[in-house]
Amino acid sequence: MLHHCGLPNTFGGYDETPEVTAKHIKEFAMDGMVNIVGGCCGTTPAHIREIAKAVKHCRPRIPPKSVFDGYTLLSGLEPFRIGPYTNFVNIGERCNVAGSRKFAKLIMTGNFEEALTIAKAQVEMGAQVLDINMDDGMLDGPRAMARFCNYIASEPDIAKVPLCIDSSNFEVIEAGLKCCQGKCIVNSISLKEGEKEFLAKAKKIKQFGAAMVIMAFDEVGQATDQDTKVKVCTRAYNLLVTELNLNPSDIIFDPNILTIGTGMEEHNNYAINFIKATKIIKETLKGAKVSGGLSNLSFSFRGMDVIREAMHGVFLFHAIKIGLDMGIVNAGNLPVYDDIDKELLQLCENLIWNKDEEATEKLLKYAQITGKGGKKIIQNDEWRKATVEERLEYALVKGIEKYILEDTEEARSNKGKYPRPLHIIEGPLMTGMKMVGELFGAGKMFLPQVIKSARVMKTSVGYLIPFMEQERKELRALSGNVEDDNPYQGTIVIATVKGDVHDIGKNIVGVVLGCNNFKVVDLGVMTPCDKILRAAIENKADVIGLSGLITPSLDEMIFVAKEMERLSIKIPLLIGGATTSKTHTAVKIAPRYNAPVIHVLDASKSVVVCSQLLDEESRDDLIEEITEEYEVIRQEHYDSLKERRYLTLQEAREKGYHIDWLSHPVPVKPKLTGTQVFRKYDLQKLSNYIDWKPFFDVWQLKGKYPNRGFPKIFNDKSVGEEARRVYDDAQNLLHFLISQDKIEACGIVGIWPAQSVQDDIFLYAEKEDVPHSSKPIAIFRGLRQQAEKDSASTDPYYCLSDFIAPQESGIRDYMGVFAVAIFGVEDLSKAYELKGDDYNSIMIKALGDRLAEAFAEELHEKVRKELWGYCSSEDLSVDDLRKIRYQGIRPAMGYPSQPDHTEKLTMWNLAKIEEATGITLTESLAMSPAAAVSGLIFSSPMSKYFSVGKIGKDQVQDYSHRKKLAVEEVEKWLGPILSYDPDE
Ligand code: THG
Repeated sequence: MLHHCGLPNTFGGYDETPEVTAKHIKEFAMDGMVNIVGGCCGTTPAHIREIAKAVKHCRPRIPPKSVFDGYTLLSGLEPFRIGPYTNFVNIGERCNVAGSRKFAKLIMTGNFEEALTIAKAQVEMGAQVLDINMDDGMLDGPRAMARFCNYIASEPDIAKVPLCIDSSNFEVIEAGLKCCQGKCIVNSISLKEGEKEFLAKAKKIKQFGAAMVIMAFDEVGQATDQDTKVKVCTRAYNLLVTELNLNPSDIIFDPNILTIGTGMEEHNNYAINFIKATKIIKETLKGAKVSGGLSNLSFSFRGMDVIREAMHGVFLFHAIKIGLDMGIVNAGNLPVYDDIDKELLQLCENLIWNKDEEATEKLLKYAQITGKGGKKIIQNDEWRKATVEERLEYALVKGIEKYILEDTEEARSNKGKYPRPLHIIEGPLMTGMKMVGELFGAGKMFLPQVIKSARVMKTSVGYLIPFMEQERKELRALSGNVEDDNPYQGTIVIATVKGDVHDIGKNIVGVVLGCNNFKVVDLGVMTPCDKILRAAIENKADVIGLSGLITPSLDEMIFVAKEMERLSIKIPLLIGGATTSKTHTAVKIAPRYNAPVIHVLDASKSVVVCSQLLDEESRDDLIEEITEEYEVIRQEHYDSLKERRYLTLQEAREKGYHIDWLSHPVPVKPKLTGTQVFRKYDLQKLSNYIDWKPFFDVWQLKGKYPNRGFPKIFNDKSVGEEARRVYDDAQNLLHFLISQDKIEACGIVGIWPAQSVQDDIFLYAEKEDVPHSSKPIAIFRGLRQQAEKDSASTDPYYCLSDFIAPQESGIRDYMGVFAVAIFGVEDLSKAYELKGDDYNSIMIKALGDRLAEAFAEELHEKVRKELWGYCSSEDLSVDDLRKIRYQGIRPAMGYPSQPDHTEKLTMWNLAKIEEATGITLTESLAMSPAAAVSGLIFSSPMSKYFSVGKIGKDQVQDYSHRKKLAVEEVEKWLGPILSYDPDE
């Protein structure tokens, strides 16, 4: 034990006196935990003297006896016990200079720091042991091994797992053993050089206390058939157990996983031999474990990862069943047997069990069919042999960026074929993008892939632009005038309207239109009307697209439409975004503007609509179709309004939800009164609360994503593979964001005494006894359901105030508010966007939104269990949380239970949310940052989410009055929930 003198003080000095140090050490020594003791940072000769005195009469630690109980014990910083019920142990293979080009390059160039990230990534992906191999002719093996082990020791997240020191050079192994903390595995020794040599090495390893891999190799050579494998291992076992009295649990046999599918007949049974030998070894050599280097199996399919992984999955499935304990594997990249494409699975089964002589041929053929359903994308560089046009198109369709610059340059420098750079864009690039557009339209490509394709296109065009400018300059110098190059089929100006900050959907539309040969002028978020219209005119836009997420944006869209009419603009207007609807567009926007106004549901629809609008022939058809459709929608809408009956507000209140407060337990008094702020909330924790379903919605990947067990969407025939890829990308980005401190979660909760007064909720200062006459510190206004319900139903006409004890009940009740946000998302997203990486730019926003939702979920739970504590015994799974099986609700303002966004102002003033957290409200009351959630918190078990729906004119009047606002002003905020006036 090396002892620091405590933690350094602010000046880097040490405050611990020799006496204090000695006292601490003595305690450890008395507990029998110290083998040997010395000094370290801050200790002086005086310290050592005191320590020596203190431990003089203590006995050194007695190492525990190695007992044979069938468990193999390993450890890094943490213990790892491998027994009969341990599942297959993953040993990460990637820290191997012969097994990973990336790792080799980093080690060769001395970049150990970066090499460490490879180790870390493996642990994160599930490696439980790390194999380290520095066997390369150009390396000083022992030095490299020692150095890397020491690097690992400095990183607890990695050092927690045991190491597997992998070398065929015993000096390297010894170097590693000296630098390993805990109990590692030595990989490997064998009978290759005879028994004497073998036992000498084993003895040394035993002294180090390590476990050891014994290869099935003897003086004759490598054991390839089943019997020899068993024979060699049995001989080694007997030697080790009898000669060295080695604990059998420290023996790990490796009966050689050898390469199959090599085309050589004698290799065809290699997999079978390993599996069968393993079975016998496990049955006869008690206590010993069996391992193998899995990736060797598939060397003949190098570069075809999909096939290799499938082979590994199939092999392991069978080998683990008969007793394989562990394996050196590409951790995290092993497919689940049932997930393997059925055709591929059968081919692998046949290959592994040697059931089809042509299995190898068939697998190679399978690898070549890459187009089939866009699914079998095999990483195979065959396509590099094609013509430059084919390569450009392929790269675009597959979204491969790796060679795009060199291929673009190759085409550009071929002046005979492409006299002008523009011709490359108009030619192969456009052809490629058209294919992308078509595949996407046909549902054969998915949004994330399209966005990656767009990036490749951007990179290529970006490379050509300087050449085009150069050309233009030269032409201008020659002739003075240049015709305008415009390879686009049209120009669209898109923007998120004033007051709104949400733009994921709009960005996706932008990218997808870009892929379809549109010039996209994206004005970003919070765009005032005049800026949109000016940009449209300056860019000679063919289409304008408006986007928005919150209800007040609908009004802003109406305003833009009116302005376009006033200025006699004739450009078609597209409307999209979460709160927009065909009905709203038809009823409220289209009638204000005498040019086409079209609601577009999603990105793929926008392409169809834009293309039709720009095509002379289909344009008129489309407009006619839309005009007719919208007329019908308007008619239906007005008819439904005429038919809809409303209770008077008075009646609705009488039929409200009247809780019998006296017959229920009184509301629980919260532990927290006033507010509590949460800064830098643990993002790792939040990431476990993420509901992924809406995440896949963003990417337009539709499928099931249950929250427990295996996400069903991954099994979906059409979107499964893509969903998995996007999910993995998301996990990686998430990990990057969290580990690099790129984003920050910040939130606030406040709870106050509350009473309801008719449809409103009054909040009182913290410590007051809530006397009836005291002055409230905030009043939340409520809206009540008013549209007549089915006459047979006895459903009440809900209002949020129903869930708070009324003033006259005399019962003390409480209400909470909360707001949470993820900061830092916008900047990073922008940075990605500037790099042309729309995929990650969109990805990070989608993740930000998910984290904000997760934060709200987590904080709500904290409120129920701790801060308010009305449900302290609750222990719900994430699954139940999402199914809302908890007590109480947390409705968001501006959403169905209270559609009035201005209620957020009340929240912000009451809890000082902006000052405390930095979350601000835009003029349309959108929260900024966009990745934010806020709402009220109700504890009553009777509270529930409901939708206010349309309300009658009398309530509009009454509500305006209560809010002390003009009717028009209230209408502006409540827009879509109000009854539409057919005469308007
Ligand atoms: N038994 C024991 N130890 C072993 C092996 C074994 N150690 C080394 C090896 N075999 C296991 N490790 C690997 C690591 C990587 C690969 C194969 C086996 C591998 N690498 C890719 C390749 O070569 O195609 C490289 C990929 C890249 O560069 O990224 O396949 O059997 N006891």
